[in-house]
Amino acid sequence: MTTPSILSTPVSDVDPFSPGVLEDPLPFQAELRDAGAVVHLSTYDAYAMGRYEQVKAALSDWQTFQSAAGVGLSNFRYEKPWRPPSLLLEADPPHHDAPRAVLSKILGPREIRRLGEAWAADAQSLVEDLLSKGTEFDAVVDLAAAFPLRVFPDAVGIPQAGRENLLPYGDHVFNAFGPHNELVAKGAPRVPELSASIAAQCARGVLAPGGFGAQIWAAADRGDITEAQAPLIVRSLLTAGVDTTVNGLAAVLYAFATNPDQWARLRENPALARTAFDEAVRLESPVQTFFRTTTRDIEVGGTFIPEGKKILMFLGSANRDPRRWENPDAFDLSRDPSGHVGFGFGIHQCVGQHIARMEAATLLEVLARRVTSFNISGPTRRHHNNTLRAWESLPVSIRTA
Ligand code: OVM
Repeated sequence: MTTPSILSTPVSDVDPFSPGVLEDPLPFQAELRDAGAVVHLSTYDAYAMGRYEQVKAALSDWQTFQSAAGVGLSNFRYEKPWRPPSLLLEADPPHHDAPRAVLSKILGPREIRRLGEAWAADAQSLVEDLLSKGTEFDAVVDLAAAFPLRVFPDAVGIPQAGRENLLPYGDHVFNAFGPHNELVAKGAPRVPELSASIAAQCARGVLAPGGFGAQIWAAADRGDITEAQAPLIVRSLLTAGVDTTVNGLAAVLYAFATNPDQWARLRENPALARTAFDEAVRLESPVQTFFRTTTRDIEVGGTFIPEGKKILMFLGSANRDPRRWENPDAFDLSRDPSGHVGFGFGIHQCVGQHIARMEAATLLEVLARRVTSFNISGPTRRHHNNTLRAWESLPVSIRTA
């Protein structure tokens, strides 16, 4: 190993979780990529990776870049986690493997195909109800949030009571991966209430037969996971499965509203819906960042990183790295977006990605048949979150076929 002191360490004193960066992270991300393969963030004594090559390599090397010390800024070696850690996201092999295997099977592409067929009717009725009320609406509230909330809680099999807490709980969890800033402080008072509500929805007795939740409990009955693990795995679905898909759908709707030529292309060929969704996930990266923790001293791209340090991986920045992507800021359906790291990469890559793609494809296919054009019709508003690139409001006006 090279002597640490002769290696250079680019430094940034910018706070990536400050309101200005959250409002528009792109200029900071370009600076970060250009500053080096690894940049020390002096505000947090953490290291940042903004380039595709290093982000992907770190995501692939779970032995060196562990998740069990938390994938937020907080280091679980020294700080007590604010909630029981996720058995998937905040775990490494071997503990990670059984929960992961159970969930990947339940959420596998073949396993969920039947659901997708049922969702087409839900998308249809959601869109028809909306269009019957007029041609102006909010694409975030009325489509991007409405559709996942209509289909996903039923797919998990949770009761009606408490569903209103899914988005606020997710919003807080994703804020809590960041520093203890204003966003976390604002969410803190509701934590006991929201956590209790979510926990209640993970109990075996409340979960509808046949749903993902009941299937997780059935895996406990088979002995594939323990009874203590089952409710926490259901919790992962409820935490990771709502805010992410809402903002993924918002991303693709915004991309189309601002790229009418691409909408025309989708209308000609609705089979492009899945590619369109992945291209929007690449471009917008609803999950912007996750941390890892180094398990040993390591050199990355000429920079020395000591053992036990927090590494902030900028998925969104990697997904717009001009070293990897041609014309990275363009929403382009002729591109092959596969290989983006918006769903992560390696052993932790999004286990729900087939569900997310199916939700998006179902909704887009209905819209493509019905909506000839849509445009932004008023001021758009971002929703600030320490991890998510999110929308508060996207007013649109549409024309129908
Ligand atoms: C979990 C979890 C929570 C947030 C995000 C996530 C993107 C997973 O509780 O397992 O993955």
